[in-house]
Amino acid sequence: MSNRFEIEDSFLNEQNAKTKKWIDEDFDHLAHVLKRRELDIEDLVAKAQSFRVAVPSWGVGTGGTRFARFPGPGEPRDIYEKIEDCATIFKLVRCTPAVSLHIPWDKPDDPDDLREFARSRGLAFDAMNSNTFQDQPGQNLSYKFGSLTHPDAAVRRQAVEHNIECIEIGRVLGSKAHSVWVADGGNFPGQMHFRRALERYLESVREIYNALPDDWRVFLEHKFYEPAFYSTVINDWGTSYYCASQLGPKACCLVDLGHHAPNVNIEMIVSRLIQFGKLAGFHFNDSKYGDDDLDAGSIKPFQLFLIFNELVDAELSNAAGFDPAYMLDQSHNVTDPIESLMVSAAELTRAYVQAHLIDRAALSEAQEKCDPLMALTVLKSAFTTDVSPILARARERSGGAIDPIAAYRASGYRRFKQEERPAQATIAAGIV
Ligand code: LRH
Ligand code: MN
Repeated sequence: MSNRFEIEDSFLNEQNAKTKKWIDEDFDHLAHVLKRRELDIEDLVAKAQSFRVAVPSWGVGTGGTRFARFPGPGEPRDIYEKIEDCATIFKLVRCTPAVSLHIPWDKPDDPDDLREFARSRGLAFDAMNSNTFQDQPGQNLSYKFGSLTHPDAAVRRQAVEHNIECIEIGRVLGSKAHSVWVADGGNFPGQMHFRRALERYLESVREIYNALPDDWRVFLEHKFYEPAFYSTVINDWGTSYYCASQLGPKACCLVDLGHHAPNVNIEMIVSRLIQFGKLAGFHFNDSKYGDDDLDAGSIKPFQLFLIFNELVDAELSNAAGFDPAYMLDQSHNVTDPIESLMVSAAELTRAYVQAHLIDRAALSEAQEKCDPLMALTVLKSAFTTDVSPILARARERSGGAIDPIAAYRASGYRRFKQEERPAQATIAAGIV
């Protein structure tokens, strides 16, 4: 285990020393700008330092599409190497102290040992994720025509048992939530009876709900299409909300940004789920067309800001039951996954800090006085404020890198991993 290359704190300090001059200048200037808005930059640095988002274990390997996957150098080959890469992300950006595991992709042989391995690198485990959208080698019954909603009760049973196994593994790892996304749906009109399928979903998820430890939550994840191309059982937030309400207080609705039709007003869905006390949290990513799983904030940064506007509004008004879990769920097909996850975590922190810049008194006044232009102007003034110095200072104060990408590239981490992890003969296509 010892010959694993890691980025040392001393190296990080050297790197930060190189960039300290510009951050001090920019930080002081921004402090003046914000002071004029009666905002104390130190409060915002504290907000940035408090932000947390979990990274997906399946996100540190190179992703792919149905057409191809182009494995990158030094790919992690097992869950331990994935945790190593997650620890490197955490060391540099300091806002990703937890990993969300996908079972069976990351099924640990020894959960106690994995928990210790992660803990010794400062990492904990966030929500578990089940997988009944693929058939595993040696699996008894196929999920080709569904899982929790399959017409055959034996297939539904198999799927329920898999989810309960995920919860058991999560319990040992110290996780407190289980995330359920099912690909169940149809490719042709008439293929599924919509109402029967939803009844079967509820019947199956209720068994998973009843297997939850008292202090756990189950996250229901909706998606409007893919891999089913005509109908999807849990296709939108309304269906997800109905199911979560039917199940009980431990069930809530997870919003994956890529799971909505183009131009859907996602920030409004977020506001509804907050108001109904059923917002589980997020799978953050970005997309231009379908469920592209691109880097968060890379395509629609204003939408991300507007989503955080709703989240910060709820935080500041102590909305009932507001306790969202933030996770990234991305597929890195052409970038170094570690770099994409670091930049994405920083873009989420940026949207969170910018949402704390909003003059909410002026915004409410404009809303109540039916002054739409002023309302948008108040939002835009926050969105167009470059808070990069705050983000860098927050990372620096939390023991991370002022410039994570520069530090990561200068460390040669990927090159070292390429030597440590000889390439494996991998399958050619698929998301992981
Ligand atoms: C489905 C999804 C789900 C995961 C999978 C990797 O599109 O968003 O959250 O299980 O991606
Ligand atoms: Mn997702």
